[in-house]
This record gives sequence, C-alpha cells and structure tokens, in this order.
Amino acid sequence: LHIEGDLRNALEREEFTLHYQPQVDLRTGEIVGVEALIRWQHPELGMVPPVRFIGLAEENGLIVPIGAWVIRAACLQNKEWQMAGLGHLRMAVNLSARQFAQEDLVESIASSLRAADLAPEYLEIELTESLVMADVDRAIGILRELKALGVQLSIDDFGTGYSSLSYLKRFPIDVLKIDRSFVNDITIDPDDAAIVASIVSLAHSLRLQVIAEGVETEAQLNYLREHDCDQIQGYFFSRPVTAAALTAMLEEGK
Ligand code: G
Ligand code: G
Ligand code: MN
Ligand code: NA
Repeated sequence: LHIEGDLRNALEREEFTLHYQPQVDLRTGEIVGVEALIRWQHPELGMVPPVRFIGLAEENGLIVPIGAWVIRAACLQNKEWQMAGLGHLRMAVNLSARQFAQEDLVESIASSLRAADLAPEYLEIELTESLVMADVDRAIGILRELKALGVQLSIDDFGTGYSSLSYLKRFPIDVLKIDRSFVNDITIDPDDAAIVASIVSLAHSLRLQVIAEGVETEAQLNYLREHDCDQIQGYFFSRPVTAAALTAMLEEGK
C-alpha cells in the first residue's frame, strides 16, 4: 500500500475530517470544551485512525500543513457553534513537535483565528511534556508569544513524560490534562488514586485547571469529583464524534 503517497494527496483531496470529544465540567455537568481529533477518510481503506498516519506525517513533515488545516478547521467549527447560539466552548487541538519547531507557528495560528473571526481564548493548544522539555528556553519563548496572542495552553498526557516541577512553574500554561493511564485504575489501584489526587492539588496550587482524560466509568467520575478535579473527558460521557453529532449534543444541553 502507498499510504505515504496517498497521505501527500489527502489534504487537497479533502479526505481529512475532525471528530470532537466533549469535555465536561464536573460541577455543572455542562460541556465546556471539546478536543478536535483528526480522521482520514481514505478512498479504499475507509477511516484510517491517527495512530496509522500521524507518526508518518511527523517523519516526512506533512504534519505541518496537515496540522495547519486542523487548526483552521477547528477554529471555523467553533465559530459556527458560537454563531448558532450553542455556547462558547474551548476548542483544543493537538500540536506536534514538528509544528512547534516551525518559525511561523504563531503567525499561522493568528491567521486561522482571524480567518474564522474567533476570539483567541476559545482556542486551546495541547502540548506534550516532551515537546516543551526538548528545549525549555525556546519553548518558554514560544509559549509566551502564544499567551500574548490570547490562546489557552495545556499540557497533554500529563504525568507520562519528564517535566520538572520548577519548569512547570515557568511555563505560562492554563490547563493540565491527566493522562488516561493514571485515570484507568484510580478505583482499584491506591497508587494511581494518590497520583491523580496529587496532580489535581498540584494544578490548583499553580492556579491551573485540571482535566482527567480517559474517564470510562461512573466510579472514576465520582472519585474525580470528590477530589476536586475540574473537568472530565472520556468514553463515559462520549467518544469523539462528528461535528453533526456534537451539534446535536449541544442542542440537547441547551
Ligand atoms: O482518537 P485518537 O485515536 O483520536 O487519537 C490518537 C492519537 O492521535 C492521540 O495521541 C492524539 O493526540 C493524536 N492526534 C489526533 N488528532 C491529532 C492532530 O490533529 N494532530 C496531532 N499532532 N495529533 C493528533
Ligand atoms: O493523546 P491524546 O490525549 O491527544 O488523544 C486522546 C486519545 O484518547 C484519542 O485517541 C481518543 O480517542 C482517546 N480516548 C478518549 N477518551 C478515551 C477513553 O475514555 N478511553 C480510552 N481508552 N481512550 C480514550
Ligand atoms: Mn490530546
Ligand atoms: Na492525552
């Protein structure tokens, strides 16, 4: 199969689409944000999940134009929900290391916000610990520029990488997303339960919001609520769904 060649043409053939997974406030039960997750509708293979092509796109650099498309499309969709009176959600997008290394990253994000006429606080950029730790001083510079633009910043998969607490304090971030590997066993493994509770209080001491990822059961949700976690994302509430399905969910919640 020529997946790499097909990937090169997928953008202009408009084969990518975004799915959206809701993030729910544990106090109000409302959807307050969504994470945009790319999908590739391949003409012969059908729906190709990101694990099959994101790594490849990172290696050959295609992640840069693909990632720019993701940000543009996500901003446009978020504006559409706002215009339809369906609320002011935070739209989170994943950023890869290759994108973070691009000279024109900040300008490219600014131009997507302008094109969609979206206020910057409704866009959130998800970064991983390894991405920001690779070159801390450069990362802090870019994060400051992104904050000056007005977007929200989060650390994805928190707890799986190596990030020193002193750096965490220096990064101008807004949100920590607790990796789902810790959330998975919170109701059966006391160590994971303790780790999650500590991340929540760490986040709050640094005045950050905290989102638990991969919440699949009501018992996990209850533990997280009791331990003051702000938001949840996971199959218990919803899988990532199409824009139309998320629109329906927002209409129902009105
Ligand atoms: O639903 P899930 O299979 O969507 O996503 C699998 C992985 O692909 C996750 O690690 C997710 O962060 C990554 N991913 C999904 N969409 C994007 C995207 O638009 N850009 C990048 N860089 N990674 C993405
Ligand atoms: O790596 P990142 O956190 O960006 O990607 C989110 C990934 O987690 C996506 O692949 C998404 O489909 C997946 N995901 C979201 N909710 C759940 C969940 O409750 N359980 C599991 N196993 N995966 C989830
Ligand atoms: Mn993510
Ligand atoms: Na994650």
